[in-house]
Amino acid sequence: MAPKNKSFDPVKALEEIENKFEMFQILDQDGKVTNKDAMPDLSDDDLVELMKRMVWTRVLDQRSVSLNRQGRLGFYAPTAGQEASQLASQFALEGEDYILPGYRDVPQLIWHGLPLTKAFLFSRGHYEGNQFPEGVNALSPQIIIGAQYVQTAGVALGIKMRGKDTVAITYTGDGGTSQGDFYEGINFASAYKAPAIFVIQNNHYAISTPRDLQTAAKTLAQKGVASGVPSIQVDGMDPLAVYKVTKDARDRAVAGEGPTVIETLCYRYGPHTMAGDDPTRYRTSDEDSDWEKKDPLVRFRTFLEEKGLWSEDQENEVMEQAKEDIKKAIKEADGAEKQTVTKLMELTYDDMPSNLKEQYEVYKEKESK
Ligand SMILES: Cc1ncc(C[n+]2csc(CCOP(=O)(O)OP(=O)(O)O)c2C)c(N)n1
Repeated sequence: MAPKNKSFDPVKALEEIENKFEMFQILDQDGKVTNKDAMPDLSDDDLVELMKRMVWTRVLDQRSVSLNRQGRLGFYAPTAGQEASQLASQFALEGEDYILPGYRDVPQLIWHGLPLTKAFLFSRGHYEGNQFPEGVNALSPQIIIGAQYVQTAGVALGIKMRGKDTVAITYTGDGGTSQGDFYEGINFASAYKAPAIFVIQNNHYAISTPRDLQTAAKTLAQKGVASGVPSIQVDGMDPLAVYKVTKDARDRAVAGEGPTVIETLCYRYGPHTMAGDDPTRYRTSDEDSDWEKKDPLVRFRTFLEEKGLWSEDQENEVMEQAKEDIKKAIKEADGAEKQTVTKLMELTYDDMPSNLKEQYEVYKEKESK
């Protein structure tokens, strides 16, 4: 058979593909609707609920940072700046859907039903923080970069085999897309048309490594193309756009059409984690303030105020509620039983290997004193 294209230019072909991935947006940074036709089907109550969740979560972030500094929390990865990316995507889910989060994705877990006390215990490394209540369809936050992508392919395949109308959603950062697990996960889910949603939260830095050094790909969304996965890049500071693309991805997935890759363009205002990262060593204040102008809460507030759906009083009420919820949850976390090495070992092993049994006895002895 004669070749169809004698002058195929791979450089041009790549350029054409890359140029197709333009950022999808509905609400611009001034809170104006730029894409009316794409407006998602959300009631006024839904819109207000989404705003409440974003405000509540911003307060949780601020309080978590200070609780960490006081030594009252352990591991914490700040979330401010990523509220639209995290919460508007979770808002498009149903309660039965599975979330496979990364370490920064605690807000999605909370709004999927995880009690805040559990999130605090997770932060403290307490085993109760990894024991989720029945009905909260989620796994514990993954610390190994990219591993949740492979697990998501498996969970989604399980959902498909059980014939359920649900999906599995997972999150990683821009850095996570350089991991082998990322490609394996999306490829497997695509080959099996498993109902998965793969979110890449591109906050532009993997700790201190800028996104442009991370990969030569012009967009991260295009990484789905090679696996045959429909993929989209979205303004991750725009809650309406994030909701819309996630809802569409979910509809496709439950209709048996397979996974979607969603790249959300966003920014984390704070440090990578509270373990000593100093972003001023790798980001400029100009860059920070450019992103702050795109803030998801500010633009959504403007949008809602213009519709007469939001006021300063409402916002203050949510902030007060958040502070109260946090106070109560921290108190509950303080009341959790003291974690012992032996209990941790008992929970980890049904049948303990003999070398660990020896250590177990040593700790049992120590703890009895
Ligand atoms: C397999 C693996 N390699 C390295 C690390 C160390 N590490 C922790 S966070 C991180 C950067 C991840 O950046 P990104 O995926 O962009 O997510 P972000 O933290 O920005 O949300 C690295 C390399 C790890 N946890 N797991």
